[in-house]
Amino acid sequence: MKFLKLSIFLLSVILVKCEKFRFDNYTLYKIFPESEIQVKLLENLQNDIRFDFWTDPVPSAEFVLVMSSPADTNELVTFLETNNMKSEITMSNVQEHIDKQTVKQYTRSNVRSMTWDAYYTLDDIYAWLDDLVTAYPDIVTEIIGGGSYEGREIKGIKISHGSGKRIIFVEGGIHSREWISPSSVCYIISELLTSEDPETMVAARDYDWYIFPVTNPDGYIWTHESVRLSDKDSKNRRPFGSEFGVDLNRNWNNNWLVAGASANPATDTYAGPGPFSEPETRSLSNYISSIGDQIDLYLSFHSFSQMLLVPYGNTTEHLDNYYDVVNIGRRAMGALSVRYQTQYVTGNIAETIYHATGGSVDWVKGHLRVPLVYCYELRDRGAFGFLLPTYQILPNNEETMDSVLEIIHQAKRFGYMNSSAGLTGSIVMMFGLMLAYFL
Ligand code: 0X9
Ligand code: ZN
Repeated sequence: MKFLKLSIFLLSVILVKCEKFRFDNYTLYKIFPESEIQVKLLENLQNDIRFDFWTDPVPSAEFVLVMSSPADTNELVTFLETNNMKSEITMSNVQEHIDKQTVKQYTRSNVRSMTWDAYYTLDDIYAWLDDLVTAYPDIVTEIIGGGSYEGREIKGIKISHGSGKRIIFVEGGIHSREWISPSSVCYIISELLTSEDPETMVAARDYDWYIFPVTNPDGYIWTHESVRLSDKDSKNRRPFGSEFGVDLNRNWNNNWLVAGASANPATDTYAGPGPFSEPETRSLSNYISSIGDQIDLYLSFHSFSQMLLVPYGNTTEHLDNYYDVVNIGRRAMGALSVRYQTQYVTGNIAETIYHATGGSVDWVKGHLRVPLVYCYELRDRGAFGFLLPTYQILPNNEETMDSVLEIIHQAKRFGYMNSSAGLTGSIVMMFGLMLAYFL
Protein backbone atom coordinates (compact mmCIF):
# COMPACT_ATOMS: atom_id res chain seq x y z
CA MET A 1 0.00 0.00 0.00
CA LYS A 2 2.78 2.31 1.00
CA PHE A 3 4.54 1.41 -2.25
CA LEU A 4 1.38 2.19 -4.24
CA LYS A 5 1.04 5.54 -2.50
CA LEU A 6 4.67 6.29 -3.30
CA SER A 7 4.30 5.38 -6.96
CA ILE A 8 1.13 7.46 -7.30
CA PHE A 9 3.04 10.33 -5.70
CA LEU A 10 6.00 9.84 -8.05
CA LEU A 11 3.70 9.58 -11.06
CA SER A 12 1.94 12.79 -10.14
CA VAL A 13 5.31 14.51 -9.67
CA ILE A 14 6.34 13.34 -13.12
CA LEU A 15 3.01 14.45 -14.60
CA VAL A 16 3.20 17.82 -12.94
CA LYS A 17 6.78 18.14 -14.13
CA CYS A 18 5.87 17.30 -17.72
CA GLU A 19 2.74 19.39 -17.85
CA LYS A 20 3.02 22.59 -19.73
CA PHE A 21 1.92 25.76 -18.03
CA ARG A 22 -1.13 27.15 -19.81
CA PHE A 23 -1.85 30.79 -20.54
CA ASP A 24 -5.62 30.45 -20.89
CA ASN A 25 -7.29 33.86 -20.80
CA TYR A 26 -4.06 35.68 -20.17
CA THR A 27 -4.44 39.12 -21.74
CA LEU A 28 -1.91 41.17 -23.64
CA TYR A 29 -2.51 44.90 -23.27
CA LYS A 30 -1.09 47.60 -25.50
CA ILE A 31 -0.76 50.69 -23.35
CA PHE A 32 -0.16 54.18 -24.78
CA PRO A 33 1.57 56.42 -22.21
CA GLU A 34 1.03 60.08 -23.09
CA SER A 35 3.30 61.82 -20.61
CA GLU A 36 6.50 61.31 -18.69
CA ILE A 37 4.43 60.80 -15.56
CA GLN A 38 2.56 57.94 -17.20
CA VAL A 39 5.86 56.37 -18.29
CA LYS A 40 7.07 56.65 -14.69
CA LEU A 41 3.88 55.03 -13.40
CA LEU A 42 4.38 52.15 -15.79
CA GLU A 43 7.98 51.84 -14.66
CA ASN A 44 6.71 51.45 -11.10
CA LEU A 45 4.17 48.87 -12.20
CA GLN A 46 7.01 46.94 -13.82
CA ASN A 47 8.39 46.26 -10.33
CA ASP A 48 5.24 44.27 -9.69
CA ILE A 49 6.49 40.94 -10.94
CA ARG A 50 2.98 39.61 -11.53
CA PHE A 51 2.81 41.57 -14.77
CA ASP A 52 4.98 40.53 -17.67
CA PHE A 53 6.21 43.53 -19.65
CA TRP A 54 6.87 42.37 -23.21
CA THR A 55 8.32 45.81 -23.96
CA ASP A 56 9.77 48.39 -21.61
CA PRO A 57 8.22 51.70 -20.61
CA VAL A 58 10.79 54.12 -22.02
CA PRO A 59 9.99 57.71 -23.04
CA SER A 60 10.61 56.94 -26.72
CA ALA A 61 8.18 54.00 -26.75
CA GLU A 62 4.98 54.57 -28.69
CA PHE A 63 3.32 51.84 -26.63
CA VAL A 64 4.10 49.30 -23.93
CA LEU A 65 2.96 45.66 -24.06
CA VAL A 66 1.95 44.11 -20.77
CA MET A 67 0.65 40.59 -20.23
CA SER A 68 -1.61 39.84 -17.30
CA SER A 69 -3.03 36.64 -15.86
CA PRO A 70 -6.84 36.46 -15.58
CA ALA A 71 -6.50 36.80 -11.79
CA ASP A 72 -4.60 40.08 -12.09
CA THR A 73 -6.46 41.66 -15.00
CA ASN A 74 -8.89 43.62 -12.80
CA GLU A 75 -6.02 45.24 -11.00
CA LEU A 76 -4.35 46.20 -14.26
CA VAL A 77 -7.58 47.66 -15.61
CA THR A 78 -8.10 49.66 -12.41
CA PHE A 79 -4.51 50.93 -12.66
CA LEU A 80 -5.11 52.04 -16.26
CA GLU A 81 -8.43 53.71 -15.43
CA THR A 82 -7.17 55.45 -12.30
CA ASN A 83 -4.21 56.87 -14.18
CA ASN A 84 -6.22 57.75 -17.24
CA MET A 85 -4.07 55.67 -19.56
CA LYS A 86 -5.17 54.73 -23.03
CA SER A 87 -4.92 51.06 -23.88
CA GLU A 88 -6.27 48.31 -26.09
CA ILE A 89 -6.32 44.54 -25.89
CA THR A 90 -3.94 42.92 -28.39
CA MET A 91 -4.52 39.31 -27.31
CA SER A 92 -7.52 38.33 -25.22
CA ASN A 93 -6.33 34.75 -24.81
CA VAL A 94 -2.57 34.34 -25.09
CA GLN A 95 -2.86 30.54 -25.07
CA GLU A 96 -4.62 30.64 -28.46
CA HIS A 97 -1.55 32.26 -29.98
CA ILE A 98 0.77 29.79 -28.27
CA ASP A 99 -1.29 26.93 -29.74
CA LYS A 100 -0.86 28.38 -33.23
CA GLN A 101 2.94 28.19 -32.95
CA THR A 102 3.35 24.76 -34.43
CA VAL A 103 6.42 22.82 -33.43
CA LYS A 104 7.28 20.37 -36.17
CA GLN A 105 9.44 17.29 -36.07
CA TYR A 106 12.54 17.21 -38.20
CA THR A 107 12.97 13.99 -40.22
CA ARG A 108 16.55 12.84 -39.85
CA SER A 109 16.69 11.07 -43.20
CA ASN A 110 16.60 14.36 -45.06
CA VAL A 111 18.42 17.52 -43.98
CA ARG A 112 16.08 19.48 -46.22
CA SER A 113 13.13 18.45 -44.09
CA MET A 114 14.03 21.31 -41.76
CA THR A 115 11.59 23.80 -43.23
CA TRP A 116 10.48 27.31 -42.38
CA ASP A 117 6.82 26.83 -41.57
CA ALA A 118 7.24 25.75 -37.95
CA TYR A 119 9.53 26.00 -34.96
CA TYR A 120 11.82 23.18 -33.81
CA THR A 121 12.90 21.74 -30.49
CA LEU A 122 16.49 21.86 -29.26
CA ASP A 123 16.93 18.13 -29.94
CA ASP A 124 15.79 18.57 -33.52
CA ILE A 125 17.99 21.61 -34.14
CA TYR A 126 21.00 19.75 -32.73
CA ALA A 127 20.15 16.59 -34.73
CA TRP A 128 19.94 18.73 -37.87
CA LEU A 129 23.35 20.26 -37.15
CA ASP A 130 24.77 16.74 -36.71
CA ASP A 131 23.23 15.68 -39.99
CA LEU A 132 24.70 18.68 -41.80
CA VAL A 133 28.15 17.57 -40.67
CA THR A 134 27.47 14.19 -42.29
CA ALA A 135 25.85 15.65 -45.41
CA TYR A 136 28.62 18.22 -46.07
CA PRO A 137 31.74 16.58 -44.62
CA ASP A 138 34.16 18.81 -46.55
CA ILE A 139 32.52 22.06 -45.57
CA VAL A 140 30.79 21.64 -42.22
CA THR A 141 32.35 20.78 -38.87
CA GLU A 142 30.72 20.65 -35.50
CA ILE A 143 31.87 23.21 -32.95
CA ILE A 144 31.06 23.32 -29.25
CA GLY A 145 30.95 26.87 -27.90
CA GLY A 146 30.63 25.74 -24.30
CA GLY A 147 28.08 24.32 -21.93
CA SER A 148 24.97 25.21 -19.98
CA TYR A 149 24.10 25.14 -16.28
CA GLU A 150 22.17 21.88 -16.73
CA GLY A 151 25.08 20.35 -18.62
CA ARG A 152 23.96 20.70 -22.23
CA GLU A 153 26.33 21.60 -25.04
CA ILE A 154 26.16 24.91 -26.82
CA LYS A 155 26.39 23.29 -30.21
CA GLY A 156 27.15 25.04 -33.45
CA ILE A 157 28.72 24.48 -36.82
CA LYS A 158 31.58 25.98 -38.73
CA ILE A 159 31.02 26.42 -42.45
CA SER A 160 34.30 26.69 -44.25
CA HIS A 161 35.41 26.11 -47.81
CA GLY A 162 39.04 26.10 -46.69
CA SER A 163 39.93 27.26 -43.18
CA GLY A 164 42.02 30.27 -42.30
CA LYS A 165 39.72 32.97 -43.57
CA ARG A 166 38.29 35.92 -41.68
CA ILE A 167 35.36 34.95 -39.50
CA ILE A 168 31.69 35.85 -39.40
CA PHE A 169 30.26 34.83 -36.01
CA VAL A 170 26.52 34.31 -35.57
CA GLU A 171 24.81 33.78 -32.22
CA GLY A 172 21.10 33.14 -31.57
CA GLY A 173 18.71 32.06 -28.86
CA ILE A 174 20.42 33.70 -25.89
CA HIS A 175 16.87 34.71 -24.86
CA SER A 176 14.89 31.52 -24.84
CA ARG A 177 11.35 32.70 -25.54
CA GLU A 178 12.45 34.50 -28.72
CA TRP A 179 11.90 31.46 -30.91
CA ILE A 180 12.30 33.28 -34.21
CA SER A 181 15.97 33.85 -33.38
CA PRO A 182 17.20 30.22 -33.61
CA SER A 183 14.97 29.80 -36.65
CA SER A 184 16.59 32.74 -38.46
CA VAL A 185 20.05 31.48 -37.57
CA CYS A 186 19.20 28.00 -38.90
CA TYR A 187 17.93 29.63 -42.08
CA ILE A 188 21.25 31.45 -42.54
CA ILE A 189 23.00 28.07 -42.20
CA SER A 190 20.65 26.49 -44.71
CA GLU A 191 21.13 29.27 -47.26
CA LEU A 192 24.92 29.20 -46.93
CA LEU A 193 24.89 25.48 -47.68
CA THR A 194 22.15 25.13 -50.28
CA SER A 195 21.49 28.44 -51.99
CA GLU A 196 22.32 28.81 -55.67
CA ASP A 197 22.24 32.57 -55.47
CA PRO A 198 25.75 33.74 -56.51
CA GLU A 199 26.04 36.39 -53.79
CA THR A 200 25.17 33.84 -51.09
CA MET A 201 27.63 31.33 -52.54
CA VAL A 202 30.42 33.90 -52.55
CA ALA A 203 29.63 34.89 -48.95
CA ALA A 204 29.74 31.23 -47.93
CA ARG A 205 33.10 30.73 -49.63
CA ASP A 206 34.81 33.98 -48.66
CA TYR A 207 34.50 33.59 -44.88
CA ASP A 208 34.68 31.02 -42.14
CA TRP A 209 31.23 31.07 -40.56
CA TYR A 210 30.91 30.14 -36.89
CA ILE A 211 27.23 29.71 -36.12
CA PHE A 212 25.41 28.89 -32.85
CA PRO A 213 21.61 28.85 -33.19
CA VAL A 214 20.83 28.26 -29.49
CA THR A 215 23.22 29.74 -26.94
CA ASN A 216 20.79 29.26 -24.02
CA PRO A 217 19.85 25.58 -24.52
CA ASP A 218 18.35 25.00 -21.04
CA GLY A 219 16.12 28.02 -21.38
CA TYR A 220 15.03 27.02 -24.87
CA ILE A 221 13.99 23.59 -23.65
CA TRP A 222 12.14 25.19 -20.73
CA THR A 223 10.03 27.32 -23.09
CA HIS A 224 9.23 24.25 -25.20
CA GLU A 225 8.47 21.81 -22.44
CA SER A 226 7.26 23.80 -19.47
CA VAL A 227 6.48 27.50 -19.68
CA ARG A 228 6.32 29.13 -23.10
CA LEU A 229 6.17 32.66 -21.72
CA SER A 230 6.60 34.67 -18.60
CA ASP A 231 9.03 37.35 -17.64
CA LYS A 232 11.42 34.69 -16.34
CA ASP A 233 11.46 32.67 -19.49
CA SER A 234 14.21 34.35 -21.33
CA LYS A 235 16.82 33.45 -18.74
CA ASN A 236 18.95 30.37 -18.13
CA ARG A 237 17.80 27.76 -15.59
CA ARG A 238 20.18 28.19 -12.69
CA PRO A 239 18.26 28.20 -9.39
CA PHE A 240 18.66 30.99 -6.84
CA GLY A 241 16.66 30.00 -3.78
CA SER A 242 13.10 29.77 -4.98
CA GLU A 243 13.90 31.80 -8.11
CA PHE A 244 15.36 30.72 -11.41
CA GLY A 245 17.63 32.12 -13.99
CA VAL A 246 20.10 34.77 -15.02
CA ASP A 247 19.47 36.97 -18.05
CA LEU A 248 22.42 35.84 -20.13
CA ASN A 249 22.32 39.11 -22.04
CA ARG A 250 23.14 41.00 -18.84
CA ASN A 251 25.91 38.68 -17.63
CA TRP A 252 28.80 39.55 -19.98
CA ASN A 253 31.75 41.32 -18.47
CA ASN A 254 31.19 44.75 -19.96
CA ASN A 255 29.74 47.41 -17.70
CA TRP A 256 28.15 44.57 -15.76
CA LEU A 257 25.11 45.66 -13.71
CA VAL A 258 25.60 49.29 -14.72
CA ALA A 259 22.26 49.98 -16.44
CA GLY A 260 19.02 48.23 -17.39
CA ALA A 261 20.00 45.20 -15.35
CA SER A 262 18.92 43.96 -11.94
CA ALA A 263 20.60 42.41 -8.90
CA ASN A 264 17.33 40.70 -7.95
CA PRO A 265 17.00 37.06 -9.08
CA ALA A 266 13.21 37.45 -9.17
CA THR A 267 13.38 39.85 -12.13
CA ASP A 268 13.73 39.12 -15.82
CA THR A 269 16.87 41.24 -16.15
CA TYR A 270 18.80 39.58 -13.32
CA ALA A 271 22.47 40.05 -14.24
CA GLY A 272 23.71 37.15 -12.08
CA PRO A 273 25.89 37.16 -8.96
CA GLY A 274 28.87 38.45 -10.94
CA PRO A 275 30.13 39.08 -14.48
CA PHE A 276 30.43 35.80 -16.38
CA SER A 277 29.00 33.94 -13.38
CA GLU A 278 27.07 31.66 -15.73
CA PRO A 279 28.50 28.61 -17.49
CA GLU A 280 26.87 29.67 -20.78
CA THR A 281 28.43 33.14 -20.96
CA ARG A 282 31.72 32.10 -19.39
CA SER A 283 32.33 29.22 -21.77
CA LEU A 284 31.01 30.96 -24.87
CA SER A 285 33.04 34.11 -24.21
CA ASN A 286 36.17 31.97 -23.80
CA TYR A 287 35.40 30.31 -27.08
CA ILE A 288 34.83 33.64 -28.86
CA SER A 289 38.02 35.05 -27.33
CA SER A 290 40.03 32.17 -28.76
CA ILE A 291 39.16 33.30 -32.31
CA GLY A 292 38.46 36.96 -31.47
CA ASP A 293 41.24 38.52 -33.54
CA GLN A 294 39.94 36.79 -36.67
CA ILE A 295 36.32 37.95 -36.38
CA ASP A 296 35.29 40.65 -38.88
CA LEU A 297 31.56 40.59 -38.23
CA TYR A 298 29.53 39.50 -35.17
CA LEU A 299 25.76 39.09 -35.36
CA SER A 300 23.46 38.44 -32.41
CA PHE A 301 19.78 37.58 -32.99
CA HIS A 302 16.90 38.53 -30.71
CA SER A 303 13.26 39.43 -31.09
CA PHE A 304 11.15 41.52 -31.25
CA SER A 305 10.80 45.17 -32.39
CA GLN A 306 12.40 45.29 -35.86
CA MET A 307 15.58 47.06 -34.88
CA LEU A 308 19.22 46.77 -35.79
CA LEU A 309 21.19 47.75 -32.70
CA VAL A 310 24.82 48.73 -32.40
CA PRO A 311 26.94 49.07 -29.24
CA TYR A 312 26.87 50.37 -26.63
CA GLY A 313 24.02 49.93 -24.17
CA ASN A 314 25.41 52.14 -21.39
CA THR A 315 25.65 55.39 -23.33
CA THR A 316 23.94 57.23 -26.15
CA GLU A 317 27.36 58.52 -27.22
CA HIS A 318 28.42 57.53 -30.70
CA LEU A 319 31.64 55.69 -29.95
CA ASP A 320 34.31 53.90 -32.01
CA ASN A 321 33.32 53.55 -35.67
CA TYR A 322 29.63 54.29 -34.95
CA TYR A 323 29.03 56.23 -38.19
CA ASP A 324 30.38 53.48 -40.41
CA VAL A 325 28.53 50.77 -38.52
CA VAL A 326 25.23 52.66 -38.62
CA ASN A 327 25.66 53.58 -42.27
CA ILE A 328 26.32 49.98 -43.21
CA GLY A 329 23.41 48.90 -41.00
CA ARG A 330 20.92 51.39 -42.47
CA ARG A 331 21.77 50.29 -45.99
CA ALA A 332 21.37 46.68 -44.96
CA MET A 333 17.95 47.48 -43.50
CA GLY A 334 17.08 49.11 -46.83
CA ALA A 335 17.88 45.77 -48.47
CA LEU A 336 15.84 43.97 -45.83
CA SER A 337 12.79 46.07 -46.66
CA VAL A 338 12.82 45.31 -50.40
CA ARG A 339 11.19 41.87 -50.27
CA TYR A 340 8.23 42.49 -47.92
CA GLN A 341 8.54 46.21 -47.08
CA THR A 342 9.45 45.40 -43.46
CA GLN A 343 10.83 48.48 -41.76
CA TYR A 344 13.68 48.36 -39.23
CA VAL A 345 15.16 51.17 -37.17
CA THR A 346 18.97 51.21 -36.88
CA GLY A 347 20.88 52.82 -34.03
CA ASN A 348 22.81 52.73 -30.80
CA ILE A 349 21.33 50.36 -28.16
CA ALA A 350 20.81 52.95 -25.43
CA GLU A 351 19.30 55.43 -27.89
CA THR A 352 17.13 53.09 -29.90
CA ILE A 353 15.77 50.55 -27.42
CA TYR A 354 16.90 51.34 -23.85
CA HIS A 355 19.92 51.47 -21.57
CA ALA A 356 21.09 47.91 -20.93
CA THR A 357 24.53 46.58 -20.10
CA GLY A 358 26.24 43.21 -19.88
CA GLY A 359 25.05 42.15 -23.33
CA SER A 360 27.08 39.97 -25.68
CA VAL A 361 27.51 42.54 -28.42
CA ASP A 362 28.92 45.19 -26.08
CA TRP A 363 31.50 42.75 -24.76
CA VAL A 364 32.49 41.57 -28.23
CA LYS A 365 32.92 45.14 -29.44
CA GLY A 366 34.41 46.62 -26.26
CA HIS A 367 36.62 43.77 -25.22
CA LEU A 368 37.56 42.00 -28.44
CA ARG A 369 37.42 45.13 -30.60
CA VAL A 370 35.53 43.38 -33.39
CA PRO A 371 34.86 46.23 -35.83
CA LEU A 372 31.36 45.30 -36.98
CA VAL A 373 28.91 44.12 -34.34
CA TYR A 374 25.12 44.09 -34.64
CA CYS A 375 22.19 42.92 -32.57
CA TYR A 376 19.00 42.20 -34.52
CA GLU A 377 15.58 42.54 -32.91
CA LEU A 378 13.63 40.53 -35.48
CA ARG A 379 9.91 40.64 -36.37
CA ASP A 380 7.46 41.91 -35.41
CA ARG A 381 6.67 45.31 -33.89
CA GLY A 382 4.38 43.92 -31.21
CA ALA A 383 1.27 42.56 -32.92
CA PHE A 384 2.37 39.04 -31.97
CA GLY A 385 5.68 39.77 -30.25
CA PHE A 386 7.35 36.64 -28.93
CA LEU A 387 4.53 34.56 -30.44
CA LEU A 388 5.37 35.31 -34.06
CA PRO A 389 2.99 33.15 -36.14
CA THR A 390 4.50 30.39 -38.20
CA TYR A 391 3.40 31.95 -41.52
CA GLN A 392 5.82 34.80 -40.80
CA ILE A 393 8.85 32.58 -40.22
CA LEU A 394 9.88 32.23 -43.86
CA PRO A 395 9.43 35.90 -44.82
CA ASN A 396 11.24 36.98 -41.65
CA ASN A 397 14.11 34.62 -42.37
CA GLU A 398 14.35 35.54 -46.05
CA GLU A 399 14.49 39.27 -45.45
CA THR A 400 16.99 38.75 -42.63
CA MET A 401 19.28 36.79 -44.94
CA ASP A 402 18.95 39.57 -47.56
CA SER A 403 20.18 42.02 -44.96
CA VAL A 404 23.10 39.86 -43.81
CA LEU A 405 24.36 39.70 -47.40
CA GLU A 406 23.94 43.47 -47.69
CA ILE A 407 25.92 44.04 -44.48
CA ILE A 408 28.80 42.13 -46.08
CA HIS A 409 28.42 44.01 -49.35
CA GLN A 410 28.29 47.43 -47.69
CA ALA A 411 31.04 46.57 -45.24
CA LYS A 412 33.37 45.94 -48.16
CA ARG A 413 32.44 49.28 -49.70
CA PHE A 414 33.27 50.96 -46.40
CA GLY A 415 36.66 49.23 -46.28
CA TYR A 416 35.80 46.42 -43.87
CA MET A 417 35.72 42.64 -44.28
CA ASN A 418 38.15 42.39 -47.11
CA SER A 419 38.61 38.71 -46.57
CA SER A 420 41.91 37.04 -47.29
CA ALA A 421 39.99 34.73 -49.63
CA GLY A 422 38.76 37.76 -51.52
CA LEU A 423 42.30 39.05 -51.77
CA THR A 424 43.66 35.70 -52.89
CA GLY A 425 40.85 35.51 -55.41
CA SER A 426 41.72 38.95 -56.78
CA ILE A 427 45.42 38.10 -57.02
CA VAL A 428 44.67 34.85 -58.85
CA MET A 429 42.36 36.75 -61.18
CA MET A 430 45.03 39.42 -61.84
CA PHE A 431 47.59 36.75 -62.68
CA GLY A 432 45.06 35.13 -64.99
CA LEU A 433 44.46 38.40 -66.80
CA MET A 434 48.19 39.13 -67.09
CA LEU A 435 48.80 35.65 -68.47
CA ALA A 436 46.00 36.10 -71.01
CA TYR A 437 47.57 39.42 -72.05
CA PHE A 438 51.05 37.97 -72.66
CA LEU A 439 49.88 34.85 -74.44
O1 0X9 B 1 17.27 43.56 -23.58
C1 0X9 B 1 17.92 42.84 -24.36
O2 0X9 B 1 18.78 42.07 -23.99
C2 0X9 B 1 17.64 42.94 -25.85
N1 0X9 B 1 16.25 43.12 -26.11
S1 0X9 B 1 15.22 41.87 -25.90
O3 0X9 B 1 13.88 42.37 -26.07
N2 0X9 B 1 15.47 40.81 -27.03
O4 0X9 B 1 15.43 41.26 -24.62
C3 0X9 B 1 18.42 44.12 -26.39
C4 0X9 B 1 19.85 43.83 -26.45
C5 0X9 B 1 20.66 45.02 -26.64
N3 0X9 B 1 22.01 44.74 -26.37
C6 0X9 B 1 22.64 44.99 -25.18
N4 0X9 B 1 21.95 45.33 -24.14
N5 0X9 B 1 23.91 44.90 -25.17
ZN1 ZN C 1 16.34 39.10 -26.49
